[in-house]
Amino acid sequence: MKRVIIIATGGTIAMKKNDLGESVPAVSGRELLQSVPDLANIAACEVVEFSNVASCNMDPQTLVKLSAVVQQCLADPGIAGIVITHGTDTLEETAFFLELTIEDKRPIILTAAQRDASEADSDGPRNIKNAVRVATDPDAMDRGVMVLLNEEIHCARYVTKAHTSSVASFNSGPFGLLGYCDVDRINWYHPHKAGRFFALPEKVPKVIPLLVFTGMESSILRHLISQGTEGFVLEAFGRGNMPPELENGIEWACQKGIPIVITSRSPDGRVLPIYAYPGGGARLKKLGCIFSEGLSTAKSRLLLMLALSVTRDFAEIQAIFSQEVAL
Ligand code: DAS
Repeated sequence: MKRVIIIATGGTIAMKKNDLGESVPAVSGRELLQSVPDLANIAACEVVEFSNVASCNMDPQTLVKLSAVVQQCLADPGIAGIVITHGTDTLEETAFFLELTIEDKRPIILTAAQRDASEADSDGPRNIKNAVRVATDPDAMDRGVMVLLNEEIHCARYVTKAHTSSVASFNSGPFGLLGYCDVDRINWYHPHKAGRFFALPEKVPKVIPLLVFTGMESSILRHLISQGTEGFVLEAFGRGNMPPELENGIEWACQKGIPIVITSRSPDGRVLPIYAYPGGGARLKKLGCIFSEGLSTAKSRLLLMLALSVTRDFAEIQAIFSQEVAL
């Protein structure tokens, strides 16, 4: 029987209602597995109790630790795959960070639940069972880090939590599903293309993501740089345009060697330097801004952190983004 390691980190999947009817962490990884029927018939599961926290706690240093734990688990060649239980809120970020830092062909699947373990119809047990099925599937090799909820298998690079509460919350936009976990077999729709891998940084560079708004002033950037910010991801309008008041601060930051990555508040499509009016993307490009192409703000923050751990050169950082998104 194949061996699968389940790494429990927390999230709604491991929560129960308290006396006030509010969800709080309550269930260990081992207890979680006991709630999954027939698991022993699918794989021999071993549990690593990494944490039992809501996913708002998965900060960059914790992601580094989690990636190191996954790599330690995979050092055993007898392990067929890894399942990570996690909160849904920041799951896509953890998945993408692991995608960027773990070079291994064996399946790594993150799963979660929208309904906590107190609910009679919690989606947790079924999601765990399906994640273990994927971890043992012979065709799951070389598909990168995956996200599985509601029978749907997503690629870490494209997936996002698109609904706050639905069990069908996760969505991969134009890329679509990587696969579907049906009752009799797993159907695979896309091959996976691996991108560049990064070594785990000892100290994670401080990158701040900000939502750009009309009337936003440059003083915000100056203040954050004075507090040690090493890079920004600015979520701009449409194709990558910003209010004209920001040009001054952007020029100043770029001259100081602080990279600014532009993303868009529009979930689909690429940012491109098209417009040349004050604040337009073409002018921002000339000031030194890096275009994320289509990567989300949350994921661009992680990629910029890892890029900054290997280079401070704006052209090289742009190449890292362009290569990641071209996959
Ligand atoms: N929103 C909760 C969840 O869906 C909490 C969390 O993300 O940890 O898991």
